[in-house]
Amino acid sequence: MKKIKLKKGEEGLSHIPNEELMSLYQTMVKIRGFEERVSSLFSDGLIPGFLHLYIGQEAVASGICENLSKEDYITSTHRGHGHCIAKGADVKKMMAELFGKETGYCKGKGGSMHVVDVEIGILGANGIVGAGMPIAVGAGITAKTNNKGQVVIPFFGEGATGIGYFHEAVNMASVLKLPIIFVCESNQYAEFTPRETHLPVKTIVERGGAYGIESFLVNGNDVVEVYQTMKPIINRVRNGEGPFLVECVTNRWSGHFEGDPQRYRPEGEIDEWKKNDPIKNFRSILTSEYHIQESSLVSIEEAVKLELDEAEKFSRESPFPNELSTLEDVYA
Ligand SMILES: Cc1ncc(C[n+]2csc(CCOP(=O)(O)OP(=O)(O)O)c2C)c(N)n1
Repeated sequence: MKKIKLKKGEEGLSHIPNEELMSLYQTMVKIRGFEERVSSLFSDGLIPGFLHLYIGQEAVASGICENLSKEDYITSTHRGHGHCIAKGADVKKMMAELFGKETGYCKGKGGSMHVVDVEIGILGANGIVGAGMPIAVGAGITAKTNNKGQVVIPFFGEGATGIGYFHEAVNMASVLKLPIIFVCESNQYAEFTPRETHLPVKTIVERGGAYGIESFLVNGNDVVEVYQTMKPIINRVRNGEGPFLVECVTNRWSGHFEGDPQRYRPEGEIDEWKKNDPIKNFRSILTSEYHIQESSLVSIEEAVKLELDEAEKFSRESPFPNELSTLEDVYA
């Protein structure tokens, strides 16, 4: 992550270095800003295809990826913008990809669900539910062979734990003792189906236990809790332990995809979750408990807005791919 300059008096006031606190805040604000921006551009008809937004879940990707370096790997999902931004993806190339433009991560041919940047360990968002997990097992075998302390984190939703891939991947990772932390983001719904309808277990942690994996339950709306829980687990993996499973309990505010009117959700439910806004909560803790100055937070917010303005301009002005390139970069 880009290091943030501290003002006098902001250094060393907490057990988490203040640079990291502010970096966490920056990532969360960037994810929220990106999602709000692309939601509006989608409504204007500028973004084709599907968008599955991450608003409400920002604390999970931010708190986890703050502990990672570009040598570590993640695999993502159809709801992948937050994971990719937190892992350091370039928002210009991401937004251009969503626009379907030639300057995007996949030359405009992949769209929202296929953002990938192998150079910084993003092994891909993925439209197939659960499919990131077997890829993570492959990366885990690579990381174990490299023996350089790399960590692999597949992100997935609780709905994906009903898919065979989850069980095969967790079993294989456990048997081979791979350096993987399976991160389940329990956002309470799988598409339009509430958790209690499709899950015969109360927590996904129980599913980790079934494969002999030490598993943890975390408040996924509290970025400090996510960050602090993950730090020692990630260190244990770097030191040769693993795999582990972490379930982060959170909620999505937007529909399953943009345009979903969410009629399947009880009235008032989203408003209740909005009262527990991970960004607002963290912002208020930063000023009240960690003594970060209001002006420092405003600077972060302004810088993020500027970065997103530039990404939007870049995406609008970039060309669409040439028709003749349709058959390039594909397996046949
Ligand atoms: C193998 C497969 N089955 C079904 C779908 C359709 N589908 C897309 S997202 C989704 C629900 C996923 O829920 P969850 O894993 O909890 O992730 P969330 O959307 O909540 O982030 C389904 C069933 C798919 N894309 N892939």
